[in-house]
Amino acid sequence: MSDRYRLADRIVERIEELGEISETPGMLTRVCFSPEHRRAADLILGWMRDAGMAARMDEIGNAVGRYEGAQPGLPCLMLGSHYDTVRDAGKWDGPLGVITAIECVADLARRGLRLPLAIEVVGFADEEGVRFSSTLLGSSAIAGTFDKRLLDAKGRDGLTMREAVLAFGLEPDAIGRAARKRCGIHAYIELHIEQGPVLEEKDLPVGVVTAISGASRFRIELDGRAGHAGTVPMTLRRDALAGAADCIAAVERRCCGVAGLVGTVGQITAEPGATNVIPGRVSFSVDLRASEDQIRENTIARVLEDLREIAARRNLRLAIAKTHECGTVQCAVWLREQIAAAIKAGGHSVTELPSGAGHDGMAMADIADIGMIFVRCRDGVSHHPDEHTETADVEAAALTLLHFIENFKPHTEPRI
Ligand code: HGY
Ligand code: MN
Ligand code: MN
Repeated sequence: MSDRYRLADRIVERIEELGEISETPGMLTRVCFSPEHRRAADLILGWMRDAGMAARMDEIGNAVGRYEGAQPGLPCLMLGSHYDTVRDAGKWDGPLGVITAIECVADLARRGLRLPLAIEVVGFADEEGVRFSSTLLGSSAIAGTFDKRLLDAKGRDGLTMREAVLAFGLEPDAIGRAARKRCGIHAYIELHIEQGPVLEEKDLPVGVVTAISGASRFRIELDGRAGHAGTVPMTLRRDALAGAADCIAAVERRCCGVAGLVGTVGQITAEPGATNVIPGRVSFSVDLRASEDQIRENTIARVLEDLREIAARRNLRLAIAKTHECGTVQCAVWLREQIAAAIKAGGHSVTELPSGAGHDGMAMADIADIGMIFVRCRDGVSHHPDEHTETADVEAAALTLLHFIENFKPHTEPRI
């Protein structure tokens, strides 16, 4: 291994290796409870064991590694991120946080270092929520907030989450046992690519995250009337896809021009899906986020009002289902201060920035104070195969995380 990058060389090598595990050759897609999930988990659990951790898969498919402190059984500093991906994803979103944390523990183990606390590294099984539209499944299970009703959600392949979990070899009714207690966790820290352009603009390799923007997701269904594309006059149509087009434009219109507010329709299906048939049914996703909860809530109300007006005007039946909601989550000031000290120790100036992207810390905040370290990524690109982080930035990030871990001062005894 080159001495230039003590930690980054192996991290980059593993990013590439994990990035090859996909359901589709030539593009990266890895969803929960899939054969790719299992292969990725086996790889990560092996890396955790090589780093001197006891490693296991928990009841929802998270990969959990534990490196004991000076005495066994001490409360832990929990590190982690997710190892599922979006469709046609980049290799860094999620895995960088898991693999860097493992490499930091391996470095402690190489030096025979035992801290006055345990270190746990968690690879979360499903943060993106691609397969079942809900999100943060792995971290909400650990936080004890997993909603069992989600087990009835159906994926594109027609399997419910319950069936997928069973087929994966886990017991859906045992997911509750993945829950951890606040008293065993000093704090949760996640290292993640920024997925935005700020660090690049400031020419900084790392930054301190202040807060994670709240998000709401909906599944919208419009029912009209299928018909012959050649014979039904325009004035007599109940075209569900034309109605959806109006709705999608309304989402965009409501979210433009407000700082920190974004709205996206990322998924849509139209049935029956033939060129010469007027679409009778359309289903699409809506993802609304804002740095402030009140702005997001006001926007939700306006958007749903617009959808109702469009459906009424076009004589379409409208069904609205909320599939996810999480308020804006603040990173703890005491953790931001210790992250800033670690960044300074690496010789970098400190900048603080919010996260427009969602992260597992949003769920983990229910059982621990959270902190996040952002890492510069090229052009701020993410959720795209062009996602990339330079090796020098990986090294800066890994050394920052390692310094944070070695100098971590628990805030108070973990709260019960
Ligand atoms: O959607 C998000 O912000 C995250 O990538 N799950
Ligand atoms: Mn993502
Ligand atoms: Mn992510």
